[in-house]
Amino acid sequence: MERVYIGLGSNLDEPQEQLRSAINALHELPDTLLAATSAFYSSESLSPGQPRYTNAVAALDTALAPLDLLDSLQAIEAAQGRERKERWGPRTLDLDILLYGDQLIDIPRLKVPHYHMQARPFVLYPLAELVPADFLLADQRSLAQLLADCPFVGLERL
Ligand code: ROI
Repeated sequence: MERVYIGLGSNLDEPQEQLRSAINALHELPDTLLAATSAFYSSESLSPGQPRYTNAVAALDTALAPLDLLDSLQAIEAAQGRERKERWGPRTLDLDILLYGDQLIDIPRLKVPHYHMQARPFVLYPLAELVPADFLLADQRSLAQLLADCPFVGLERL
């Protein structure tokens, strides 16, 4: 089993409900235990002109291989009406593999640790709820340092 952290985001069709149903779907994944979920956080979209996002992070213990997990997450996104039109467009549900055990993954379909997480307070602060204060990412960066470089600005804990 590997401990995996998933970032959840939604800014369409009742975002909090989208996150709740996604968490239920994560709970149902085969060979996987949902270990914990963070609080929900609301923030402005990083791309202007979109509705606000609701974000959260979930911790899973899973025996699914990274790409099998990615397939499962994309199936949950599709089941909740995700349409892949423009990159960075508004979405009913976004599920990102942030961290997969202590693995570094860099293939076209999947980069872990997730590329943008260090700059995103709506990922780092919910993640911080689920890990010890001295937590290190697989690339040895400390979460405490990433948090120090990414102020809690514009985030609203729901
Ligand atoms: N902005 C916020 N606040 N939360 C997100 O999850 C999010 N996801 C995105 C973009 C459009 C970059 N902005 C976001 O993909």
